[in-house]
Amino acid sequence: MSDSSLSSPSLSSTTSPSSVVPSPSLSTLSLTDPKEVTESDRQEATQLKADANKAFTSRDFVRAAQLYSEAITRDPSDPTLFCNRAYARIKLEEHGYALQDASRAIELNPKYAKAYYRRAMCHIQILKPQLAVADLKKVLALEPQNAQVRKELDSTQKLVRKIEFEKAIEMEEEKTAVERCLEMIAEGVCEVEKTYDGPKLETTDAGKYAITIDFLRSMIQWFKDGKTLPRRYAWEIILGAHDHFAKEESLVDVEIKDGVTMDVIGDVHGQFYDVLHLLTLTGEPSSNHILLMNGDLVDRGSWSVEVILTAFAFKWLCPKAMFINRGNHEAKEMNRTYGFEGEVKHKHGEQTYKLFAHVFTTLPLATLVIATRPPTNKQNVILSPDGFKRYFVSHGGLFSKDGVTLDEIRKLKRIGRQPGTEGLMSPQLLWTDPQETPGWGPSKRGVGVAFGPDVTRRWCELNGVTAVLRSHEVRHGGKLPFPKIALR
Ligand SMILES: [Mn+2]
Repeated sequence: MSDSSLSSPSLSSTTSPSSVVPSPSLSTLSLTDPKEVTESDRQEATQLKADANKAFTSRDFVRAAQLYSEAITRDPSDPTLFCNRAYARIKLEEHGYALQDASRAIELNPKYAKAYYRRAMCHIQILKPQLAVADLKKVLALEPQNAQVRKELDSTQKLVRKIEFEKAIEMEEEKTAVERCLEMIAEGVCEVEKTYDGPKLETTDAGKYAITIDFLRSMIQWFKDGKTLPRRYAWEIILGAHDHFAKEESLVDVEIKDGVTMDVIGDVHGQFYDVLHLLTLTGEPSSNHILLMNGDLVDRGSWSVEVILTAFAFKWLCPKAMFINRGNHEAKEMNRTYGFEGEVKHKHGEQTYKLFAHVFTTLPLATLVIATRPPTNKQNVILSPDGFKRYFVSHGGLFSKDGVTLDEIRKLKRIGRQPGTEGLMSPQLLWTDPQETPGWGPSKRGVGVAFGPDVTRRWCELNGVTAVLRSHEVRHGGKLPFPKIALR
């Protein structure tokens, strides 16, 4: 199935935290002509809705969404079915689908306060808080006494203002957070506390800090003991990794030489203990083992700082054996709602968060893994112009149009840019999902698009790429939808 996009190898699929489950087919969304709803249809819909509510209460949101869908086929005129399905899909983080459901419920009943409320929640999640403000105002117009919604409206308006303010500040600041941190270090305002008795970075003759594998291993133990590093050490690690990321192109070539193995790990999302377990399976990055972490290292889990510092420390220590692709969560707008911002500020302060936010923009967007020996079996395999297998690894996947070349990706300007809602970089490389039907479809998430197997095949043929590896979705039960691949 070389034409299919592959999920990451087994490692990521067994432990990657929940992002989004495969969604019910889009056809259930299609708003066909209203059919004649008979009394027996209505009764069946009522029964299905009761079953769906039960599934929802027991937190089986996939089942709940399916049952609401079945109820909708019986009675597509009932707005509560759409509104409830929207809620189930919000729980599944399918905010794109949920938004369509909420809108349909509003069409069927323009005075349906709860549907506006659900749609507002979707707009916040798909990073459009200004649209959420409009919906929340609508709810308040319908339910002026609703104190809870008034509070949410206030906090959403504050969020919109905060985003605008940050944007304005960003334009004014001439210095990046990296430059500011280096300055503060030079000014001597970020020294290690005298009382610190944890693992120590080495000091070079030039008076700079240097990392060793011994430090890295003791740092991991230190983290396991529940301790944090001095802020200065955190900065040194982030800056040490940054030096390498900043020099890498937006698409990084990694050649697998004889005797070298490589593992790709997907969304670890702040689960430090999962990362340690994965490292016992893959081995540490070293001269004969390459590790690529395919985005979404942070957010959701409570040990995002430990995860990202460990990954960055490896990058600093062995830049040719450790690679990191940017995920959609290596971005300010996600870190604001999914936990990383709060965690960093709590553990290492505001300036450290600014430093992370900038260094995330230096992470490459994709990696091309290239075999250095011709394959033994060349049949039905797409090879590079030189006759080697090569694999394209990105967090989300491919693009909303045909014809994008590897060179275009390589040259994408990324440093200092927070992902927007347009262009190849964020909504596409970082956000897209594959779909089973050919062509392109709407994103279940409401950000980016979904691309079909034909899109993948055309793109692979155009670029001489054997297959695409991507992360960004959880596979329930750790099941791989496609066979595991071999590099040659
Ligand atoms: Mn993701």
